[in-house]
Amino acid sequence: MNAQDAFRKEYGAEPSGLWAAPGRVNLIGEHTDYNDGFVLPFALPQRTVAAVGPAPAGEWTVCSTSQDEAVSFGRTEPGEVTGWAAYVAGVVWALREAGHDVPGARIAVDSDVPLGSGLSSSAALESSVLTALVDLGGLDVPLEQRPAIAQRAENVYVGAPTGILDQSASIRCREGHALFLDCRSYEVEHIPFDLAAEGLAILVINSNAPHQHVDGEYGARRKSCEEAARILGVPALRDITGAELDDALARLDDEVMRRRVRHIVTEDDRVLETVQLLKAGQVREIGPLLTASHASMRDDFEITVAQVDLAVDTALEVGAYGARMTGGGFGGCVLALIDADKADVVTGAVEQAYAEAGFTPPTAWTVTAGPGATKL
Ligand code: GAF
Repeated sequence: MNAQDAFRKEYGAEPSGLWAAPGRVNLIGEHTDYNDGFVLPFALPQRTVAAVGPAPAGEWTVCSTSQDEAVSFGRTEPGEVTGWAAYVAGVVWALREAGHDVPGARIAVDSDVPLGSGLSSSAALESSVLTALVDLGGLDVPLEQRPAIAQRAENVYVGAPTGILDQSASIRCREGHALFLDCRSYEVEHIPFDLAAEGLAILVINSNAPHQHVDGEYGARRKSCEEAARILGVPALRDITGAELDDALARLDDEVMRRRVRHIVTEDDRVLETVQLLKAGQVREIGPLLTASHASMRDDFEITVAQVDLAVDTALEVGAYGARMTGGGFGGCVLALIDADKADVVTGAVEQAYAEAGFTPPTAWTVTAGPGATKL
């Protein structure tokens, strides 16, 4: 059943319209967002569609093709709605907190973004609903302000201490482009990212190892980075350049904290280098940067698991130009930059390696850069 049919079934009426927002793959720039740094995501073709129609003022109901029960709420406060519908209630709350007169609405959602895989299924849900409510209510919320509102829904209402990467990607990406985002100024540059023209593809390999970042590990990484910035006397780790890294590390006593800082500072530099190479049309050459990013996440930031390391190593062994985990970590997906005609070979090799290791089989598919949130 699609979102429109779900709307008809639940509410016995036609929706006013359909709005869609995608999941994302982050090409490079992991955990740099909450350090005021740089990220380079692109939107997935997989997306959440929200069918939305009016309801009386102060009343919201949401149902989903993947859930049994619809959830209704009024002028809600954090803590009231929990579970999957909290992402929707959080958006209503955050828009109202930002001073907007959010229209009452009936909402039905349907998504083909894999859940809990580090591909931003929650940001896709938030962004589709936010875009719909803004349009439906004729609210004056400029595009560049929308990700921070959706992020606030996730941080304060849902209670996950995430950065602005996922919501920015879902809302601001453009088809055929990667989004170069400065997470301090929110300035963006749309970088052409047409791999097919180069005979290349990005293969996404879902490790199918469980992924969950509303937990201690993500928050612990964030705390460690913020504490390091405080010790180093800078507003955020973004303010340490690659040239200053050794000096900065020498001023930190804690070995674990030193590794966390090294990941963030080197990762910001890798994003900037990746952007330069893409702009110069040297797409294959970004491969080593992707692989170095993975090594940094594995050894310094310590957010990978055996399944994702095996997918990366195997993809590289069978000829990927570069490969890395994408997203928050502790499971989730790997992306590999490959020749377009090698997708089956790489997928088969990873499947075999997983079988030999006794892991749950992976799922792999090639992706192109899709559009950001939009009315359909
Ligand atoms: C998750 C978070 F939601 C993002 O804000 C970002 O920190 C990412 O992990 C890691 O780059 O997706």
